Amino acid sequence: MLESSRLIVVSNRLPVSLVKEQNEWKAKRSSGGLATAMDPILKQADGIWIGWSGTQGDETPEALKVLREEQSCIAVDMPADLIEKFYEGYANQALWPLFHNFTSKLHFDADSWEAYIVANHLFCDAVVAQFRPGDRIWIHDYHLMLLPSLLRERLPSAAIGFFLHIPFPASDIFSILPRGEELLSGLLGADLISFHTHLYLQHFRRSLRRLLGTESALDRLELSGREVRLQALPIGLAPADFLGIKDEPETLDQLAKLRERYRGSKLIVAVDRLDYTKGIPERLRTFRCLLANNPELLGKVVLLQVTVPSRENIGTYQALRSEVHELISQINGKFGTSNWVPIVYIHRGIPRPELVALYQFADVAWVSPLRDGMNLVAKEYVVCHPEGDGVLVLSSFAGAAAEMGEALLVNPFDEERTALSVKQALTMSTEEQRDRMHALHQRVLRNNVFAWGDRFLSLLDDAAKARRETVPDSPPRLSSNQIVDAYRKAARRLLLLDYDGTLVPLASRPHEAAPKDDLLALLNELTGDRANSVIVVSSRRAAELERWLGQIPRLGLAPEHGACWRLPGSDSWQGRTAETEWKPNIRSILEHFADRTPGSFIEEKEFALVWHYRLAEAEFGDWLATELVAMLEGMLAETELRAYRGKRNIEVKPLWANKGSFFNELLPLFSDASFIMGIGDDRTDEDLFSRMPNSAWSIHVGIGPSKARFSIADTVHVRKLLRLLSTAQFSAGAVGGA
Ligand code: ADQ
Repeated sequence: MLESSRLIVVSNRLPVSLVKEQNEWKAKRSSGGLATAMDPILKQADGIWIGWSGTQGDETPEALKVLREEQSCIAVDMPADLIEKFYEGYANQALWPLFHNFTSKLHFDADSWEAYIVANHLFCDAVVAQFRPGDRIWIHDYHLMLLPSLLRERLPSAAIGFFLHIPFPASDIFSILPRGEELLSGLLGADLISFHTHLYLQHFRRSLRRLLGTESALDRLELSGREVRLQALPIGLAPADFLGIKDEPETLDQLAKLRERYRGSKLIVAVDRLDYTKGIPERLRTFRCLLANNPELLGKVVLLQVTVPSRENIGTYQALRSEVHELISQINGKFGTSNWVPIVYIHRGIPRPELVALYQFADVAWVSPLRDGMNLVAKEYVVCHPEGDGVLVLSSFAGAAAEMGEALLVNPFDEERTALSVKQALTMSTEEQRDRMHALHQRVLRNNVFAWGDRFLSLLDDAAKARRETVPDSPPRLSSNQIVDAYRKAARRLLLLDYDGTLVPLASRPHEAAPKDDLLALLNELTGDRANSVIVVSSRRAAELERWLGQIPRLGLAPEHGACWRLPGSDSWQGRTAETEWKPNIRSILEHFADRTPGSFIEEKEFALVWHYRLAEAEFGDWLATELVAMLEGMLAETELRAYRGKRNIEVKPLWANKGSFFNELLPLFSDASFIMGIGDDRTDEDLFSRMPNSAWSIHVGIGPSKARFSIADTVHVRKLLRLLSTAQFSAGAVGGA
């Protein structure tokens, strides 16, 4: 079959809204930042756009046809109450405020989270229905953070990219977010995750480490052998959308009107969605401060504030609108005269030619969000000034500030100093204006939206290609027919099962991995078959394994990587006796590190000492860990002890305490076993796989290279396999998972 290379763009809102005019459905373009940015890319890439149409499920088939045929848009059908809870609920009252650092505006309820999950599933169904092999999927923004993983499950080989248009908050803020772990895991289904700036990317990496314990490099991370690439890619504009209409009659007409109306005044323009992150009240108060401190400006400067209404059903937004209206009336009342209104307020979306005329005419653009992912208005103003006149005053808290250093950067929370910068902008020499604006203009032209889109898609292609190329290195997927057949034929069987990451998913906190009833029942069934000897081989301590699994009759336990063991059906522990003389010495060294690292602690096992620093400040912990390993390596060289670096821990244990040595001890006891199976997911299981005979069923959980003969997708498929074996029923198809 010929592979397609279409682009499927997925975002909460389609770039068009359906409206009924004289009984006929029409598709109208929206004015959001995302729509402005993606439209040209989609046209170029023969794409389709999947999203919500903005209607309440009442669009007719004829309207959907208009969308599909005229706009290449596929509408996701969402019931009105779902939209309310998902869009106005978790997305805009939990994620939006928190990601913009407005922790006090965070409003969470479990219902809206459930709606968020349901909505992400609906989007997943819609994408799967449209998907053709070879399509690339580009998911946008915070409404759809679960979608990458949902899609990865259903379309395992698809190229999936995710771009976040809003900031990613620092990890201490992110950790406040209810259900944050699920969102991070949801994102990790993508091949490529990208943000506007390096700062957001760093914040994301720290949250991964802090909440999921997942380590990452600057631009990638590895997840059970699969790589997820990370990038900072600032979005740009389509310059022609602005420059191209500069000389059109409608724009020139608007320009003439502006000249007429503001003759003799300096004009400052501000254009925002009416959102509390955009800092509109702060700007108005700063303008009041500017006028109060500079009487010479009275009658000579006008602030033209254009806001487009936004999210009007949410209470915070209604309150903001009232606050803005009150401030404007108050300031105009205090300073205005019969022939001068200090603030002109336009509260509607304005057509592009009017916007371009406004940008061109304004002496200063005042862009002062309190927090903003990027902010396109700053770039739009700059692109409209090819001659180099005009000044941009820009908040340092907009993502745009990272690449617009020639603007006058301000802290919008500091009204007095910002007012000074606005005054500096109003009085700046033409020469300085040109120096600054020229550099900005060139950069906005260069880093345009096409360069952004091309770069994202080529990074996505690379990432997906690298993933596909690593798959052949991994062992082939296990097929159920073969293993079930071998299992049924065997009169005596040995089953070695790793615990964390194999029988239960990896948990961010160790106690969360306790077995639930369904797992206990499954192990009971397996051990109930007298032909089976089942042993759980884990890095956990004996006491922990006994507490969790000790009540299952005939289940063998091999804690601490098999340093000691209790065989199936036996009550007594065997293995070497633990040497303890070395512990005081090593403990005092570890304690020295634990004392210097708040949040870290020492775990004493029978055969090992472990320094855990999962809860410590990540970079400091890593740095100390490297120092500790270097120190221990020197000290332990002549002994049988070694220091092993695990996932945010350092374990000191005897060289022989590993699953491979344990298997060697076990083998003579099970020489008559004609079915031997070992399943595990991490580095410690490789010791076991490398010692197992060629005929044995060694099974690696996850993808990526392994010494095992076979692989299986995840813990869900491990359980499925064990269930199948316990009932020993034949089943066609693979249990190995996709
Ligand atoms: P937004 O929060 O929507 O986008 P922004 O980048 O400022 O913010 O884009 C707003 C767009 O709407 C601009 O293109 C602007 O011209 C237009 N607009 C605003 N008011 C208007 C009005 N009254 N009339 C007509 N048009 C108006 C999100 C993130 C941003 C990020 C973008 C793109 O919050 O930080 O820059 O996505 O990634």
